[in-house]
Amino acid sequence: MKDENINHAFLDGVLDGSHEDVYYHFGVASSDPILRGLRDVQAIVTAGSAGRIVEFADRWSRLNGGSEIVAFPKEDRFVTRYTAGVLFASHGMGMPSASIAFQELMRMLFLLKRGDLDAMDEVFWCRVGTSGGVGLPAGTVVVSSEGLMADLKPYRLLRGGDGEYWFDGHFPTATSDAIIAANAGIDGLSVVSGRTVAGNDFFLEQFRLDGAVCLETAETKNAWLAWLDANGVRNIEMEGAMIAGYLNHWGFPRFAMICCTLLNRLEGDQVTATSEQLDKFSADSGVALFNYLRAHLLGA
Ligand code: R2B
Ligand code: URA
Repeated sequence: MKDENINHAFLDGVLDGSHEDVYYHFGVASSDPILRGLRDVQAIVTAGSAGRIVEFADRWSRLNGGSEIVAFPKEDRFVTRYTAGVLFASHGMGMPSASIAFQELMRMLFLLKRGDLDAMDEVFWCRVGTSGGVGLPAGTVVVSSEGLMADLKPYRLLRGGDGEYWFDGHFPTATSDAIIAANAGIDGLSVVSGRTVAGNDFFLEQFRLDGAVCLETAETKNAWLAWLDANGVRNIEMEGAMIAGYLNHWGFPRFAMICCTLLNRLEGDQVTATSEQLDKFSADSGVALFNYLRAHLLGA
């Protein structure tokens, strides 16, 4: 961990009890008894969709002999479940929403591990989601090597009127490789590694021509997609560049993003897959995650 980047000015007072930390969007606070049962957390799995979080927690509980599932009471922003060492949390769509979830989850983890940096190093983080493929057929699972924004530069934010904060969007190679290895040779499952672009809009910053607001042409869209393809980008989603940036800022060594592709963006903009196909795509990214969790958390 990069201790110097952790906000000790605020967080140390939470540990010594001088003040409370309110994880407002999760509906819990540092003194809340519900958090006491989460101290052994070994992995934090996030997804945009609340439904997928509930499904994942149920599946992980079944794999762990029906372990108890703890549900956070507030569900109007993010849905959260904890079972058998894994905290599952939804983060909504887009970097503004997911950044709130990650800021609060990182603070929560600091509390749960009592600021022990070695213990925090052990925790595995993962976002599991959907994406548009770049030159890949629908249904491919992409494990991201790096998250970038639509201009192929890393995630950055305005620094209060005076320049920008820049973040490192790389995903740790050893973790991505281990996920790919845990899924090698499985029939019907195609798992690849590649760079991932995070757009700030599903339409404009993904160069779609089917938005209500459309500022691109077929030529500019095709040129952008060809540029991504030539630069090793394999898929496009809406959160990865920020998530990698924040986790790298604190120096977490084990984190990943696993996204299935819903369509090949070189062939179109609209998601026309049937609900059965979408269920299979979503299930496949879950399978890729669970194969890794089983190998690395259960040792199976
Ligand atoms: C993938 O899918 C969502 C948009 O449909 C968004 O959260 C993302 O990253
Ligand atoms: N999610 C995205 O952000 N883009 C797509 O094309 C598909 C899913």
